[in-house]
Amino acid sequence: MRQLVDGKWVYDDESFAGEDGKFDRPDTDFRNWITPDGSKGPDGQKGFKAEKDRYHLYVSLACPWAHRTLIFRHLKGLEDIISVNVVHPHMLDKGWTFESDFAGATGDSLYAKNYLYEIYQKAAPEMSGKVTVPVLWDKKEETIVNNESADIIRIFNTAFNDITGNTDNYYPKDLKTEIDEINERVYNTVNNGVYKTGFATRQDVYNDEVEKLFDSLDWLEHILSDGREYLVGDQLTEADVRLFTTLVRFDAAYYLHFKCNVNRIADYKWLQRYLERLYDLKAIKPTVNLKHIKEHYYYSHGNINPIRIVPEGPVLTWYEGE
Ligand SMILES: N[C@@H](CCC(=O)N[C@@H](CS)C(=O)NCC(=O)O)C(=O)O
Repeated sequence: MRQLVDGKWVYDDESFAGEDGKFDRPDTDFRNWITPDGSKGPDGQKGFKAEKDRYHLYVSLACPWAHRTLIFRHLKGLEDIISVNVVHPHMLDKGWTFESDFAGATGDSLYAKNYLYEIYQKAAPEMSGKVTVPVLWDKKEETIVNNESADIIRIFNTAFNDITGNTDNYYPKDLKTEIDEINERVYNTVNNGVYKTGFATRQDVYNDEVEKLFDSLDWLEHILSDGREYLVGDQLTEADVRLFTTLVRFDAAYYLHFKCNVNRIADYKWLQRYLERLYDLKAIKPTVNLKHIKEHYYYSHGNINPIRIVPEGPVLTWYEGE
């Protein structure tokens, strides 16, 4: 494991799965909220006031969870309100680093730290737990507001509306139940499913996870096969963004690296169309960086790819980045 224990960085080994051969994603530690006036969050969480230039995002361009928050930052016109730093794609014995010798990696512009764990130590000097991206940081109180992407995108969806004037709603009331239902299955078997498949260390566990993953991709293909543009209703919702960040990594990384190779996304008529259509949105295209994605996965997981060679392909005709 790689984590903070009583405020100290500890790295034992690279394994992700437990003795049962299964990957279990730990819960996140910081779950506070930002609200227009600093009042409490929807479930009584401590509230931080929405203000311009007060908040900062630490992300990896490789990470599908962090990617959600970057997309929402664009969708909600928060580019001038919330600043961003991007970590280096390699995640090794020190976890995420602020090395900047890779195009697109920015370093830490707030504190010039070397490692992301130092940001966590600053927020909670005695903390025990994982050091993950994304991190939503408060520059005023110098602490982490929230490090759970599912929360951060909901915060972005509404908290800054008065400042930006952008009232687009990606989690509208009348679609909530349907969005929650889709999110639940997509999270367990697709977003996290690719990790559970790739990190499995027993054949039976792998077989089970890969089957659930492709059952869900078949189910999603079926949903989209009536030609609809979005998963729920006739508008883009958070359900689409949450699925997109896994789909866009699939053929380049998960298919080979995580052995999710029953089909490519390119083999699904409707999922592929959907992927390309979402990629083409102006709030989404600039957030996709396959260089960071491939470099991160193939290089960082030495237990899966010990020689750390990053493959050249595949050729993805729709991709417009380098
Ligand atoms: N529940 C978190 C999960 C975030 C997460 O697991 N991020 C990964 C990168 S894709 C990470 O930072 N891992 C650090 C590590 O494994 O040490 C969220 O959705 O925000």
